[in-house]
Amino acid sequence: MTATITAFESSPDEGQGLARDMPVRWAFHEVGAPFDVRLVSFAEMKEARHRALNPFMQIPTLEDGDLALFESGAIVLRIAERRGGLLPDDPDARSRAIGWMFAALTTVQQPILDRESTVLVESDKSWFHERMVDLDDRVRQRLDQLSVRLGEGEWLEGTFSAGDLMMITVLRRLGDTELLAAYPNLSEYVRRGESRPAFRRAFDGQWAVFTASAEGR
Ligand code: GTB
Repeated sequence: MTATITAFESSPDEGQGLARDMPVRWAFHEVGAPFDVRLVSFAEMKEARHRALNPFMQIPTLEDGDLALFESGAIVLRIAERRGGLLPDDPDARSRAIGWMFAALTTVQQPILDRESTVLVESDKSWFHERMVDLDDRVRQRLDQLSVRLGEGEWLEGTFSAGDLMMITVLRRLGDTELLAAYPNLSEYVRRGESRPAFRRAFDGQWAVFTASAEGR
């Protein structure tokens, strides 16, 4: 039976591929496994059917046979573990790749999301600009460290892995900000990821949802 994931029926990112179904789509395309997408509205995410799949009432989820799974990182890991192409066979290299997935979703993502949520909901506060200096610094600290580690390398551990997939997904949240542009090797790294055929297919998939929902408005 084909696995099914959930994605926004109408994504607030307007087709930029920033919602969390994107890394899941990308992982499926990287390993060449088929999948179905069930689109859900914000109202449907709060209903019992979706709550049974994800207690936090978010997308993405995965239904695969008897398994129901939530959290994009866990879903990508599941995909990577069941098919070749996203995790090295060598156990140590495999652990390092999984380590990068965690690093992306925790160490690197946290300051990026803190910054993003402040921009979204607190830009009218008197202390906003002062706070942004601090939040930008915290993002820069992680980008500095990541940039040094990546150096002139193509991928974080030599060959492309689920660790790169998650890291590039997280860095894409910075969009065209000067923060990312200040690190040419990281900007290039993101561009390399985005030019992979599997990324393009994933992007086109979510873009098709966006254009269909925009036409229906
Ligand atoms: N930790 C979870 C995971 O990685 O799977 C986080 C999942 C999550 O944040 N899901 C969001 C969601 O369902 C969508 S992706 N939100 C609905 C809700 O909480 O009610 C996050 C997201 C949303 C919007 C944009 N955007 O507009 O740019 C980008 C990313």
